[in-house]
Amino acid sequence: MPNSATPTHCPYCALQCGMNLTPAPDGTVEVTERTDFPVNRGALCGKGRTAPAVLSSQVRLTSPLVRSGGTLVPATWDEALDRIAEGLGRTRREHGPDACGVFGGGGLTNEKAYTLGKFARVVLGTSQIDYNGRFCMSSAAAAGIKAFGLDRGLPFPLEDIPKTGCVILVGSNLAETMPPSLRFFHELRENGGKLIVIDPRRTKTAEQADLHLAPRPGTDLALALGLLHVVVAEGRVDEEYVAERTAGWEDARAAAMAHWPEYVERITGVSVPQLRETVRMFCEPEHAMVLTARGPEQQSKGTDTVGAWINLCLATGRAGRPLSGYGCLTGQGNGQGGREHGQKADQLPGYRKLDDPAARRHVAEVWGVDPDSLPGPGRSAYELLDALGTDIRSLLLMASNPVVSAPRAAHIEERIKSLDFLAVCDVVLSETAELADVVLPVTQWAEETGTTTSLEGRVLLRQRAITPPEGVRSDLEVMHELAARLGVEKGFPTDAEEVFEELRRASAGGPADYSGITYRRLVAENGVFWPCPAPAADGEGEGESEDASLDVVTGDDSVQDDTVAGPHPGTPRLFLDRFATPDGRARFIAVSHRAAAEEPDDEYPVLLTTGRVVSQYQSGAQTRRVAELNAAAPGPFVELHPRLAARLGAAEGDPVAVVSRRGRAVAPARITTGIRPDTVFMPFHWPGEGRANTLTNPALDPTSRMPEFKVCAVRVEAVEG
Ligand SMILES: Nc1nc2c(c(=O)[nH]1)N[C@H]1C(S)=C(S)[C@@H](COP(=O)(O)OP(=O)(O)OC[C@H]3O[C@@H](n4cnc5c(=O)[nH]c(N)nc54)[C@H](O)[C@@H]3O)O[C@H]1N2
Ligand SMILES: Nc1nc2c(c(=O)[nH]1)N[C@H]1C(S)=C(S)[C@@H](COP(=O)(O)OP(=O)(O)OC[C@H]3O[C@@H](n4cnc5c(=O)[nH]c(N)nc54)[C@H](O)[C@@H]3O)O[C@H]1N2
Ligand code: SF4
Ligand SMILES: [Mo]
Repeated sequence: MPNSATPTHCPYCALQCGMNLTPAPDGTVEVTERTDFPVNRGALCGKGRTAPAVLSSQVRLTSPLVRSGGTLVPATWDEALDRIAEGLGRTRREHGPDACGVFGGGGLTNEKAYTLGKFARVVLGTSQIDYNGRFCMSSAAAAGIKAFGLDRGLPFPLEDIPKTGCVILVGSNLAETMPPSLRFFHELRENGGKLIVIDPRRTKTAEQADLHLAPRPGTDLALALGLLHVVVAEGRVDEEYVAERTAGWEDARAAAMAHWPEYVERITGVSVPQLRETVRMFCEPEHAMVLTARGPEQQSKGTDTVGAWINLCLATGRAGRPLSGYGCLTGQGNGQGGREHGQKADQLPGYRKLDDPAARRHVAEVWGVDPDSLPGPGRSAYELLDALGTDIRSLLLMASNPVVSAPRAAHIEERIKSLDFLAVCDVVLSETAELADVVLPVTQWAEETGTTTSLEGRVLLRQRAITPPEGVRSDLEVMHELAARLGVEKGFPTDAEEVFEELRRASAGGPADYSGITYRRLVAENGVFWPCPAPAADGEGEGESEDASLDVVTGDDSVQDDTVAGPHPGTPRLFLDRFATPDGRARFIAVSHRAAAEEPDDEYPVLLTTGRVVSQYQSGAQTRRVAELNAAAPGPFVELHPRLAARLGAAEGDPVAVVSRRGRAVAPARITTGIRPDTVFMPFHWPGEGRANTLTNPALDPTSRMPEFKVCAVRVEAVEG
């Protein structure tokens, strides 16, 4: 192994901060500053800085475990793999291929996500595969596809943010969820640009804003429609742009005109003067952006809500132009790439659709199988988890911890327990792994090579920096071994670059085209933005372009000289000439406000919303094992307004119970004037008594199938003692 620094990227969120890993004398590895990666320029949050702690054998799994007499005991790899092949094989024999389920994660590298999708369809022959990204940005993805014909989280690099005139951040707490990205917003304000934050809580992010709007949870759709109403009423529509670059304006306009500012004020709690001020700040500068995150997206109307924010951008000519546009701040390390290469229920690699005959033919050819042998689209994540133990009898789970992170988690925990067979691949013994029949310990970021695609759509290479401990194997090795045991000897390589070469061919010609990207280019250029097709001379993008990749080391997004047939430079900025729709025009989406699936009533009079804190990551499976992070964020809490606390007679730190139609959770009170009096907030990082997802409502968005994590009705009670 190298004894100098290896440049790589953080294992956690979609910012994918660059870092160097330097071996320490005691055999461990240290994170050191890597200033050449432009997104974070060396800066890291506490999670990234402490990530090596999870590489330690003290906290991770180093042996396969199998269930024996009710408990998990160490076993050999052969024994564990045989058991999984037997469990899945028996289910397939007795109940058919669709009784085998597969659940993936947006933390998996592109190579793993691609292989998992192929494993489900080719080895198991099941349609029943989906992944935790469905809980993450699927509503923004669905709206982006409807409006622009393509979903790439940000259609421009983060470095454009400081140069625009105004950014509206809708339901993002990036000061806690992507701290190094705050720099771009500070620079925006230093340059005279304005930042507007929309969040029911006065978060650390809202504290940085020029204007903070605190709507009632679940009302962002009305808010966006009200803003569009004001835009129309004040004559701020960019008529020329609307005529040239969009379709569907009349219907969207009519829908917005039904949302009078006074009516919107009643729904959202945001005053009419604040609506007008927002429109003024957004429309006066030459350029402006809207960025959404989980706040408006994790709703049973998330797709329509994002659509309404996109409408606002389109009506004002702020999409597909330099320094203007709509973007979604994707969440997980490979949240973007994880949704492009086939672990989603309706998808084939390259962001192709599983029900598109041409896509099936293309991918089946790369896979060397009959297109008719590929199953059709399956269920969405929550629906899949809800079917465990009934239609789905066995599950292979890789890189998610739904016992903590799924909505209505107590019910999902029961569904998982009722399975005939559960296999989990993880680096630690997560709450879900604890329920498994077989647990396989896998290698982690610093111990393996693979690509991720950041929230900017920038494909990046994570490089192996250290030797994994004895006893662990990679997810790719696991799938290779299982495929062989289930009768498929070929097509599941264990080398990540070999998988990537196949992924390039599978994605060629698709919306997310990676065919012009090579590992070499990723290193030389510090990442490449997709789409990046292989040069046409390269056999319709199907061939090897390793040689060509030698000549371009620019990282520069200037248009290439097309008299020279060189490699494609990648696409940092999308839609500047045309949108990805058949006629090149963006589509307005005519939407109207509707209530949350569950509104407060006499029995459950308060709104619950959920989210994150800076020092824990997701279900906490990794970060709860890091002492420094635990010291900073030791456990769950209920954030509530002093007026609500006084009504309960609760003081700071007193345990309070939050009760919904799904269950009851108890955690200490954290009293703050920074939250609306009608709303309580809980972070979702912990299992047990304070598990926020015991309470959440699995009502699904009809298009994206995203659950309503951000709003449900609860009652809050004091707890004796
Ligand atoms: N520290 C940390 N960082 C992370 C993660 C983590 O777990 N921990 N996870 C990563 C992942 S996968 C993701 S998806 C991102 C998520 O990143 P964010 O979207 O920034 O995170 P959240 O805290 O879920 O939600 C953001 C804000 O939405 C607000 N909100 C709640 N309800 C509503 C509503 O109805 N409307 C509006 N407008 N806002 C509302 C919440 O108060 C919260 O402040 O973070 C990534 N980064
Ligand atoms: N109430 C509420 N619930 C939410 C949300 C919310 O805002 N509110 N947000 C939702 C969102 S946006 C998300 S993304 C989900 C995330 O929730 P989960 O899907 O539970 O995500 P993680 O906790 O990151 O779980 C990843 C697991 O995979 C393991 N792991 C990490 N890397 C690898 C790898 O390379 N291979 C394998 N095999 N395992 C690996 C980790 O140790 C961990 O156990 O939670 C959702 N749940
Ligand atoms: S912001 Fe995200 S990518 Fe950057 S160090 Fe923190 S967790 Fe890692
Ligand atoms: Mo996420």
